[in-house]
Amino acid sequence: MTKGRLITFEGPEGAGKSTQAAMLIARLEARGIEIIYTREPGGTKLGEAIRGVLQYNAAGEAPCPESEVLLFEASRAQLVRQVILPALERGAWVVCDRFFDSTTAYQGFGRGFPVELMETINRFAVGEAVPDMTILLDVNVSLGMQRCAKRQAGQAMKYDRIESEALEFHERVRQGYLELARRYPERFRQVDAMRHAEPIADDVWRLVRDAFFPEG
Ligand code: Z5A
Repeated sequence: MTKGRLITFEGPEGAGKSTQAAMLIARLEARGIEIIYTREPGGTKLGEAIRGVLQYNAAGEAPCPESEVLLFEASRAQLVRQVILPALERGAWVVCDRFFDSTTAYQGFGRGFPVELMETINRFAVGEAVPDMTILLDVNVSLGMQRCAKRQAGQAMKYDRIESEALEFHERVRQGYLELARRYPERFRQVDAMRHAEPIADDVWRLVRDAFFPEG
């Protein structure tokens, strides 16, 4: 049992995970809590190198689906041992932008690998680092994509390998997340992310406050 808390943000692309993570962190820091923000894939030197391979074929070729799973898990295992567990052990809180539910949603529900197999590999990668709360920001695929397209319009970067998947893939991912929220109600909190950022942030804060600061 560690002293800190691990909160993860999940959801389809364009759900607003990074935006909401930043807004939650501001509220937690105002309470004097030490926060470590990190993301997946990435968050360590090894993880960021893997991110380049996974998203932009930095190794010069696309990973096959089996390699893709293992690369996400390798990035995760490193992040847990190097960043997350040490922070939790000293009492810091960790806010992570995507975590193991992304593998279950994208590689399990999305790509079609057995969901139970993804969960078994997830457990191997993270050991005892299970989130205290997972906030699922639910957005429909077309709105999520519109948001990303708007952001992309101002940037030189092109869509990454997984973003470029077919609409049906992203729809399976969304439905997969909704299924995970039903399966693990003790850990998941689902928030309607198809609204302006501020009311979403208020809902997220209410959920976190009720769970971890019941005194108000
Ligand atoms: N992946 C996987 O397959 N398996 C795994 O195990 C893991 C990941 C860990 C990581 O990409 C990719 O890897 C991801 C899943 C896969 N691929 N997909 N698709 P990433 O980290 O680069 O991207 P992402 O995690 O998908 O995040 P994102 O799409 O960039 O978006 P976001 O963090 O959810 O949203 P945001 O950055 O906060 O906002 C996106 C834009 O919308 C931005 O311009 C905001 O200003 C705007 N925004 C945010 N909130 C709102 C609201 N409420 N209204 C209007 N506009 C908004």
